[in-house]
Amino acid sequence: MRNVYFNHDGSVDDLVSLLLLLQMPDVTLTGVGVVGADSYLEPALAASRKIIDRFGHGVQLNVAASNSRGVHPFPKEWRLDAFSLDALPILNEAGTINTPIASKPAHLDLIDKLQETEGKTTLVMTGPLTDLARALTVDPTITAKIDKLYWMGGTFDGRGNVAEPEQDGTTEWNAFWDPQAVKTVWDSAIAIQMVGLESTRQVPLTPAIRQHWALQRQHPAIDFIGQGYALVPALQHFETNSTYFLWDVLATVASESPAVVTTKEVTSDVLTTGPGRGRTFEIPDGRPVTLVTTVDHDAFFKRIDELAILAD
Ligand code: AGV
Ligand code: CA
Repeated sequence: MRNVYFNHDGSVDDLVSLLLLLQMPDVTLTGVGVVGADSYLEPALAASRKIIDRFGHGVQLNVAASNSRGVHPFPKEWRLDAFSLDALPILNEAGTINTPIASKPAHLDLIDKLQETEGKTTLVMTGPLTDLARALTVDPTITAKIDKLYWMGGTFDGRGNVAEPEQDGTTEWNAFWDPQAVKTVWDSAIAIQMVGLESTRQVPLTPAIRQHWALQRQHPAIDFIGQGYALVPALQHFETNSTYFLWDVLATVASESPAVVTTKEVTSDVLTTGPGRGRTFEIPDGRPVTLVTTVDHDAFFKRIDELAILAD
C-alpha cells in the first residue's frame, strides 16, 4: 500500500480526482486539504467531505481547510462551480455529513499527517502549491517524509491558459495563482512529476467522452463524474478560455498508473516577477522535474472507468 496525501482546489476535476483516489486499491489516503483557489472554500470543503462519505468505502478521514490566499485570484465564474457540485443530489441523499473538518489549517495538517504517518507519503496536488510551500517554510524536515510530488500545474511550451490583463499568456493558472509558492517547492529537494498543459491538451473533455459516461450511468461514480462535468459545458468547435481538459484527473491517474503516460526529465526554473510570472521554463542545470509528455488517451479513460466502477 502507498500513502497518499491529496491537496486540491475544489474545481470539478479536483473533486473527480478525490473520488478516484478513494477507489485506488493500493492507495491509503492519509489526508485531504482543500484550498479555495479555483473554487469557494465552503462548498469545496463540503463536497469533499460528502464524496468521502458517499464513495470512500467507510474510510475514516478528515478534511483540512486551507487559509492560503493567492496573488492572482481565479475568475469568480469558475469558482462558483463548487456550489453546484456540492448541491448535486447524489452527494446529498444522506442529508448529513460525517467526515469531519480537521482541526488545523491545511498546511499544518499536511505537516502533521506526513510526520505521523509511518514511512513516506506521496503528495498529489491539483491546485496551487501554496500549502506545500508554507508547510516547507514551517517545517523543512517534511521533505524526508515525502516520496514524490505529483502536481498538475505549469507548462513548458509557452502556451499558458491565463487570459487576464497584465501577463504575457505563457503561464498556467495553478502556477499563476501563487508563483512564489512554485519557486519555493522548486527550491526544495522533493522529487516532482509534473503534468503541465502540454500533455493535458491530449485529453480534452469532448462530447464523445460525455456520451461514454452517459451510457454508464448505472454506475453511481460514473453518473457522478458525468453530472460533475455537465457543470462545465464548453464551446466544442475551437479551443477557448473555457475549454475543459482532464487536467487534474490526468495527474491523479498517472500517479497510480504510470503506464498511461510517457515522461521525460527536464531541468527547469520558474519566473516569480514580470509579465511571465508563474511561467515554468527549461534551463540547463535547472531544477530536475519529471514532465509528462504524452498520454495513452484510451488507456487513460479506461482506467477512469475501472476505478469508478470499484465504487459500485
Ligand atoms: O489550469 C488548470 C487547473 C486545473 O487544476 N484549473 C482547472 C483544473 O482544476 C484552472 C482552470 C484553467 N481553465 C479553467 C480552469 C476553466 N476553463 N475552468 C475552470 N478552471
Ligand atoms: Ca485544480
